[in-house]
Amino acid sequence: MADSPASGSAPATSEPVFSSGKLSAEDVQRIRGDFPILHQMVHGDQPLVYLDSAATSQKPRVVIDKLVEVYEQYNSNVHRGIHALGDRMTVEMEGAREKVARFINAASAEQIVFTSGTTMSVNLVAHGWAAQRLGPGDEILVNEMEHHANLVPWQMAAKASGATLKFLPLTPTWELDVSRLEEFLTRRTKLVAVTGMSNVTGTINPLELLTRAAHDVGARIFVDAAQSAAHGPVDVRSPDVDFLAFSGHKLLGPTGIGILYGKADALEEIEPLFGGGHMINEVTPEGSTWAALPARLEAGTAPFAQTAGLGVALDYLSNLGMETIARQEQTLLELATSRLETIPGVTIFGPPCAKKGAIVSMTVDGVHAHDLADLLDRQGVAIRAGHHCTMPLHERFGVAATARASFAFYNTPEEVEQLAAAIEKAVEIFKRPRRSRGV
Ligand code: C6P
Repeated sequence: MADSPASGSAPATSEPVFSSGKLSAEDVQRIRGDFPILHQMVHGDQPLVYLDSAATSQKPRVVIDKLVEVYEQYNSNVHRGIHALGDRMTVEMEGAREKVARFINAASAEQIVFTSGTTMSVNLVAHGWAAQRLGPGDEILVNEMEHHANLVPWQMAAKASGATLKFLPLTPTWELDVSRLEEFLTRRTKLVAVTGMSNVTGTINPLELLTRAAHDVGARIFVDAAQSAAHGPVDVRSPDVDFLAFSGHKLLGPTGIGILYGKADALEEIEPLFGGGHMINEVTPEGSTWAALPARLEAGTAPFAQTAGLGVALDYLSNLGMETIARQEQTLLELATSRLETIPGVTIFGPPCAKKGAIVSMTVDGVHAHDLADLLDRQGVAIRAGHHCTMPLHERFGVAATARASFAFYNTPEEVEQLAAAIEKAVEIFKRPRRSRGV
């Protein structure tokens, strides 16, 4: 998607502010002004340094205001009411669907299914497509860097259908070993499920190559864009993926709203998993027929307020420009990586910066990841520790947990330094005899 330099502070306008496509320190400060949550102390007197955007992004004021606007002015069920409020809310929701389509360059808004999040989107395809259409002898190709959301549903689908799950190996730098694709991707493969960007190593996967290879053997490809959609441009027609999913809450939007994109013929192949209102054409005591897409896969009351919030969030991102965001985050990533590598005992898991997004997962000798996260938290620095819903990957790492700092365009070089200084302090503390520890 092309960069459209515009104001982050006033995303509804088209006034160009970031004309160079690069954010200055002043631009970032102005952007930070849009995010009320970033300006607070935690634990009394520690300024918040939020480095957990891979778990969920923070929300700009315009998104928060949009939710208030919905509930104050036109909250009403969609596609039902023959009244002014219902009409307005329906227009808002369908407008948001069109914004999503534009954001990922889908050919039509009818190819956008609203779900509750990435997890539900994967499950819709795993249970409504793979479990129904695959059988013994068929294969699903996954790999060990996948988030559980893009692994467990395929395990379930394989179990239900008799298909086999295959794992494309990883390289020593935690990338997909595409040199072994021919061995693992055959005419038996019916689906390749892959993340656009790892939520742990930050690895950006070669979707162009994987899509071509999958299509060459007649397989469909499902892309988990939960991370990648937040950090760079997404174009579902280049590469020409079959399915793609992401969650609104990682893209500045509200929780409870997610996207399943599908090629029209691929979506048609999904059996509805949920029956109920809105998804039907006709209901008789004997049986029912289904509505056209996307309604067929959207049973029940839609998360309509959240769709309106997501629409505004995507406007905000588009006005900044996803290329600009990617560049800004790459600068933070390079800074963080080079700084953290100077700290003795720090091991970072992942490929070189040029091949990854702005996530740094690490271990620190002598300090458990959870202790590190706790000590950092006491200094105001919010990171995540654990297996990050990727137990097979951590098994490969040979550690039970890593500490993960994840960056967004609203983070600053100063915050990177605060992270590094807080880790150095934690290392110092853990060198002390147990009784004299404390921050
Ligand atoms: N990862 C993280 O801290 P949901 O929960 O449905 O919004 O997204 C699931 C999901 C799927 N794929 C990837 C690559 C993800 O990163 C996530 C969510 C969060 O890493 C929460 S575990």
